[in-house]
Amino acid sequence: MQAPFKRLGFSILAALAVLLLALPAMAGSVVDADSDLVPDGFDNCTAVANGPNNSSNQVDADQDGFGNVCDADANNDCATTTLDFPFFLDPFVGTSSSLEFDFNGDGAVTTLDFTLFLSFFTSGAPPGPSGLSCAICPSPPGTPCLP
Ligand SMILES: [Ca+2]
Ligand SMILES: [Ca+2]
Ligand SMILES: [Ca+2]
Ligand SMILES: [Ca+2]
Repeated sequence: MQAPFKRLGFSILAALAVLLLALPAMAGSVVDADSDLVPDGFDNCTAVANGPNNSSNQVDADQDGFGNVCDADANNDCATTTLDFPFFLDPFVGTSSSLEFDFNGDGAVTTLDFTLFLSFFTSGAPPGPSGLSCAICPSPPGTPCLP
């Protein structure tokens, strides 16, 4: 009666040993390029820290898979141009409550966000990069891209 239990105990120990040996390898395969504690495969802005320690924690107001902090492309043409500026202006002057341009995640579109909009605008930056596989530009209408 005792031998099968011993064998079972050994099997469990062997399985645990294999698991313990595999854990560091698994941990090493998780890439988090911007060190914001969100693995790249789930991070909607892989080059900007927007994790749980940031106020803009993965917020993606237009649900296109590109987080607010790396998405100033309101008209979905994959560049930040003068065509996007009216979309910024409406919530900035208070004629819209859209938070798509609340880049810093403080719940309002202010001069702080305007500074960030200008940095996107001067480079003409496309949205992203995002680690979500559904984040494609131009994004298909009506299909939210969530992790
Ligand atoms: Ca990020
Ligand atoms: Ca977005
Ligand atoms: Ca645009
Ligand atoms: Ca803001």
